[in-house]
Amino acid sequence: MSRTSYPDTNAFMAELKAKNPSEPEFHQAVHEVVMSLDHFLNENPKYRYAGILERIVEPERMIIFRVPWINDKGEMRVNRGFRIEMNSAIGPYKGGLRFHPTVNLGILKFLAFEQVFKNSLTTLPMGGGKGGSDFDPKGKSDNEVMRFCQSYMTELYRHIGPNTDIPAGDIGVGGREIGYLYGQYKRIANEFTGVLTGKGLIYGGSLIRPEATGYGNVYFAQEMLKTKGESFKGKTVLVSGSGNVAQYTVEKVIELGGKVVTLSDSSGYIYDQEGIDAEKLKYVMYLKNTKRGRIKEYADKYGIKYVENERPWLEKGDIALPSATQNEINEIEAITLVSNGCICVSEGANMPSTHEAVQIFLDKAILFGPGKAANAGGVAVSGLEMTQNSMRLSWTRQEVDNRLQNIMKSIHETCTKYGKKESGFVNYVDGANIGGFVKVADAMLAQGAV
Ligand code: NDP
Ligand code: 2IT
Repeated sequence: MSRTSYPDTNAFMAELKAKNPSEPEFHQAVHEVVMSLDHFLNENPKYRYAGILERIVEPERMIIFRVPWINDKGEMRVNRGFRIEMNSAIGPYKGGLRFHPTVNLGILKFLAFEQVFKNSLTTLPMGGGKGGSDFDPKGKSDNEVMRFCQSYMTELYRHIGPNTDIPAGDIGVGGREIGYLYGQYKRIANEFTGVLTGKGLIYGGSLIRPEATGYGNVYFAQEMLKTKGESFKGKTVLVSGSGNVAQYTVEKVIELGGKVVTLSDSSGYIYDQEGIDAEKLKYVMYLKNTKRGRIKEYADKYGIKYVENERPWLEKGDIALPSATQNEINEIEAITLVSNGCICVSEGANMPSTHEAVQIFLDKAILFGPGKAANAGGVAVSGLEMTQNSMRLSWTRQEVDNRLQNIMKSIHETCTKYGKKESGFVNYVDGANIGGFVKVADAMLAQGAV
């Protein structure tokens, strides 16, 4: 495929929006990438002539299906299931499943698109995908969640495989859900393989996978801080969310001598001036993973501040680690963070900062680690889980953690290589987008019209 002329960024975006209407998150994710790539593609026109941009925004395959299940009252319920197989240029499709009532095609396309660049940055051979459902696990019994997972996998199984597409967890999909999904896959396919990651340790999971996204984000932030002669020691840290990523973020920050003062969920946030210590973190894990309660209960238990329907970003902190969901930091919140002295924002969640918020962080030249680089530790250890499954052996905690640390350092180096400006400022957004793009684009060039 070749073309003699190609559209400018505005024309490209206009075409993308016309072709993919009502998908604002997907437009946002693509816009950021094409802005970062513009100059690079002018310098390297072979990618333009081969239509790489036009191809990379078009999923290789999108699967949408009905998920019927019966609730505990015996009533029929129907949800919509999705799997976006975005890009397999450098490896099988790889990426999480999200179960949340807000899930729709546009959100999963943005996540699958980001995943392609993120997975490339890890240095491991993984393509990009994402899936999920508008099913809401909140308030459902274990049996209802199991029946839903079994029905979801009954369709999904025919599209995935250990060398084809390997899903994992994301919002609303943790160890419990992966167990039910794996059990159903194994029954239908009659095979015991590493078709999912994030599995339990006793049936093929990897040590450190539950911790990996949170730990990895803290390692990435640590690398950024080092460039300024800074560290987590003695820093006040704002964290949002209280799920998988947030919990292990707090654990690692405590270990490095920082003080986390906030956590949140979709109902509000808590502010604990004394800091969340190991004991309190244990309670958060019980509250969220076993009791499946609300973060407000933490405030009630410890007699601290709880703010309903708000996010933690108007509080004072040196470092912010957003770890809940997309677009959870807006422009005003970004301005407030910076004017309150925040020197580093590192994204545990996927695209938690709006476009306007990102511009503030870049304009003010603070350390800003975009999700596709900063939270890549989760999928990186998923990649290591796949390796262990293929070799049919398990590495120690130390072995996996060392590899995770090295991968996060290497991602930081790649971002610096492609994102360093003449002034010396490192634009990690450009660095991650260009650094993630090159390997995938070169593989697509090598493979012809794919
Ligand atoms: P969990 O389901 O474990 O936790 C999600 C947390 O975010 C909960 O506290 C939840 O609150 C909150 N949350 C979810 N949706 C919203 C919303 N619309 N508004 C406000 N709060 C919300 O998910 P994870 O911790 O796994 O995921 C968190 C983020 O990290 C996501 O952006 C995910 O894509 C990203 N990520 C996850 C990885 C992983 O390995 N798990 C890897 C890389 C990125 P509530 O309980 O009220 O819903
Ligand atoms: O957004 C992500 O990188 C994830 N949810 C983890 C994906 C994975 O395959 O481990």
